[in-house]
Amino acid sequence: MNVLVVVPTYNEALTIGKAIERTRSAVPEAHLLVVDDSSPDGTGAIVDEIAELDDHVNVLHRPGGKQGLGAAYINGFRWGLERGFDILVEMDADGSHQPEELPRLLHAAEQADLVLGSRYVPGGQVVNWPWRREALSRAGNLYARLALGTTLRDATGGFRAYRAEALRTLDLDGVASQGYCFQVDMAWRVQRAGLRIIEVPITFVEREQGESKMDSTIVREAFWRILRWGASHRAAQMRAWRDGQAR
Ligand SMILES: Nc1nc2c(ncn2[C@@H]2O[C@H](COP(=O)(O)OP(=O)(O)OP(=O)(O)O)[C@@H](O)[C@H]2O)c(=O)[nH]1
Ligand SMILES: [Mg+2]
Repeated sequence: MNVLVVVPTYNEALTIGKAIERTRSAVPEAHLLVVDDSSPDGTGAIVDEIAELDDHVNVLHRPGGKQGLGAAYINGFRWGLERGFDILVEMDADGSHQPEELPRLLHAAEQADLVLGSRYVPGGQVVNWPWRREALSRAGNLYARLALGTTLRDATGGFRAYRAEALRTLDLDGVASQGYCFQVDMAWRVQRAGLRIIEVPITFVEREQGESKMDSTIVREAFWRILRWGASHRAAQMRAWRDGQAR
């Protein structure tokens, strides 16, 4: 299996080197693509230097500054699909996701179209998050479950593996979500396409360096988008039920 680990970065100069190093030793056969939004702290230049010496490391420089996690991933997925990778992995650069857990995710991808690294299934955990941050994450997941009627425990997580065929069936151009909502959006699309999703437990560790990009705009975006998707899903269910009754 030809694996591409896509890592979006914005101002991760303090952590990106370590993330690449750990990934290269955990899954030596996998390739990496760092998608950098012209980070002012020089993250892109650091990865350029690493890429010069290692042909498994690639960089996509996106001009124009910070344009959101969703757009960066879509760009990275397209890059990987054009080059024929079989599995496309999402991973953060800030040390929250453990590259050493990648072999387990990749193993599960033999049985599924999307493997979610999950903090909230038995065996999964969050280390060093303030209780408020964990409460926000758990509430976000509960909200997504209730609004969309899914059973996924961790639809907001960003450590996951997609089979290329699954991504090819989705309308990636139609994905406009930017923040964490992007993760829910993609899982929801995979689920509605009738594809297989598996959750495997992961250990998520709060970043020790660099700054969080989480803000209230991201939370608001997720709240409204998920509400809209849920409402149109329920409306479609109602229409199908009514049509069934009329027959
Ligand atoms: N290219 C690109 N990468 C981004 C953008 N926003 C966030 N990232 C990266 O996406 C990954 C996940 O984002 P995070 O912002 O880690 O989330 P966080 O800021 O650590 O917030 P926590 O949930 O508190 O960990 C990190 O590697 C970020 O550098 C963006 O607009 N563009
Ligand atoms: Mg993070």
